[in-house]
This record gives sequence, structure tokens and C-alpha cells, in this order.
Amino acid sequence: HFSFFPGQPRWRNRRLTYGFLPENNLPDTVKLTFANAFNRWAEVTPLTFVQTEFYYNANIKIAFFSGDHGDGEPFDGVLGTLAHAFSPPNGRFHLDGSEDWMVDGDVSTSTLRSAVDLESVAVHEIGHLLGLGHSSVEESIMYPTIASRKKKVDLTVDDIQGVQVLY
Ligand code: TQI
Ligand code: ZN
Ligand code: ZN
Repeated sequence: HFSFFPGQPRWRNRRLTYGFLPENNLPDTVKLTFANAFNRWAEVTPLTFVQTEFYYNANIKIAFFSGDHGDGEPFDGVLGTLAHAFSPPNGRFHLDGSEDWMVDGDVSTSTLRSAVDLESVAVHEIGHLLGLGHSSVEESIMYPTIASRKKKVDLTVDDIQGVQVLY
């Protein structure tokens, strides 16, 4: 079953902007992966997600960092913590730059056993950004474990019911 953060925080506006840390210089394939992940949630809510070039003014700020990056939750290198996102209306969405991120159409990392599917992690973290906690339903996107290399991007009834309580 789905859960929320204490106090059930949620966004008050339906149009949310997201931006990428300029220094990360992300390729279009990676940006498209995030756009696809946002779309999965947009399809089942009244929310729309719009990319903005103005990272510092965006509602949701997406950045890849390695190790200590100044928010008290340092990343730990390969595997372990992959990413973290904060509850509304914080909007910080950080990913561990030390992972071997797997992106559709990118063959360079596909043979590494530690590779982690970027879209799967993004769909999960966006759930947190929107106000969802973890779910006890094993098939759900918000269940707190995922096999590395596995692709898990389809929202389940549990995820949809949870997010529709908020929006
Ligand atoms: N990051 C944890 C997560 O997103 C961070 C975390 C732990 C957390 N407890 C939390 C965030 C409570 C919000 C509320 O769950 S992670 C998975 C999964 C991680 C884990 O790097 O361990 C995914 C990131 F679900 F597979 F375990 C993405 Cl998909
Ligand atoms: Zn962080
Ligand atoms: Zn989680």
C-alpha cells in the first residue's frame, strides 16, 4: 500500500518546472529519459512538467553529484545509494554520478553488471518529489528495492491511487 511523507506535503501548482544543473552538461538522451519519466506521472494526474533552462528558478532541480555535495547526504560511490529526492516543495533531485547509469539507446555501459537503469530510478524519485513515500506492494514503483539492471517504469494501480490522493 502507498504512503506519504509526514503531514502529507504536496505541490500547490499543477504546472511544475524542472531544470538540469548546467555544469553536468547532460546529453539529450539523458534529458529525454527524465522527460519520459515525468510523463508517466503526468499521464495519471492533472500535473504538467515543463523543462526550463533556468535551473536555479526551477521547481525541481536535477543534478548529478559524486560523494559529499553539501546537503548532509553524501553519495557513496558505486551502488548503495543511487539517488535521493526531497518531499514537496523542496524539489531537489540528486543522482549519484558514480553509478554506471543505463540509458536507452546507450550501449557503452550495457555490459557492466553494476549498471542501473536511469528511467527506473527517475520514476521512483519523481514519486518522492510529488509526495509519495514507499509502498508495501512489491510490483509498485514506490517499493523500496529494485534489482540492478532491471527496468521498472510502469506505474501500478497502487502508485496511481497514491498520487491521485495528492493531485
Ligand atoms: N535512495 C533512497 C530512495 O529513494 C533514499 C531514501 C531512503 C528515501 N528512504 C527514503 C527517500 C524515504 C524518500 C523517503 O528510496 S536509493 C530505489 C529502490 C533508491 C532506491 O538510492 O536507495 C530506487 C533510489 F526503490 F529501488 F530501492 C531509487 Cl528505485
Ligand atoms: Zn543530495
Ligand atoms: Zn524511495
